[in-house]
Amino acid sequence: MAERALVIIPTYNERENLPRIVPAILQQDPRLEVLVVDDNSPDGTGKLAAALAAEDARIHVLHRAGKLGLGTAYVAGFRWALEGGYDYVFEMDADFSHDPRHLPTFLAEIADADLVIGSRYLNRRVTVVNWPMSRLMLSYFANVYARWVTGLKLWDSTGGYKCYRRAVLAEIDLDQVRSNGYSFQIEMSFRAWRKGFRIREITITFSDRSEGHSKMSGRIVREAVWMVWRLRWWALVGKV
Ligand SMILES: Nc1nc2c(ncn2[C@@H]2O[C@H](COP(=O)(O)OP(=O)(O)OP(=O)(O)O)[C@@H](O)[C@H]2O)c(=O)[nH]1
Ligand SMILES: [Mg+2]
Repeated sequence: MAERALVIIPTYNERENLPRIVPAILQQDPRLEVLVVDDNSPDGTGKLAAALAAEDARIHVLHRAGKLGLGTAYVAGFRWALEGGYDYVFEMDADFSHDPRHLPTFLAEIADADLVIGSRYLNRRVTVVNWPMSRLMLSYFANVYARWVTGLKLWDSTGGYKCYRRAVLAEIDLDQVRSNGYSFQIEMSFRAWRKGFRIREITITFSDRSEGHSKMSGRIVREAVWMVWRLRWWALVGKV
């Protein structure tokens, strides 16, 4: 059987971005397919995704009833990917922060890794374009903090451009995943690390979103501040 890879894109109001990002992804490699997980976006992104899916067998959509958060959108996508028998599963944003041209590098690296993470800070080299300094600082020091609390030695544990080998998602108990915002990324990598999977980081160039609006919030940051301690505790008591 030929290898298949699924790129999961959670969307909430990404009408301007979706019709551009999907073809940009599919042209990178014939193994790639796309799953859009839309949370009933008021701007009609879900309808747009359904129209794209009707035109192309490599495009799929999962509609959810309302804005339920990034983490649960990915978990729903992961379950869909496991049922569909995909070998590799990507996480990717719709807003062009994650350049589709990095996809072939991920596919090359996953050949002998279990989880490949697109890193904005690999070896302290910052590869973020046009973010305000305040946002960059928050993100950079969030990573220093997460590394310090959890012991997970990653340069970028909060980034959301990743590729999982199927076995990682099959082994992690998805029902137990608790985070929904940025800490979702930390939690998934932490769980993979605790299970002994091979994690590799590659440098990506990350740009601020060009169209649409940010869903970043204080609540998401607060969740991450507490969640890393919870992860450390879970590791201590043998829960992960
Ligand atoms: N399905 C779903 N998708 C979401 C939700 N929140 C965010 N997204 C999508 O997840 C991806 C990342 O969200 P962003 O808003 O870009 O978050 P960010 O990159 O931290 O912030 P900005 O780029 O500054 O907006 C985008 O494709 C969003 O449309 C949600 O609750 N449900
Ligand atoms: Mg974004």
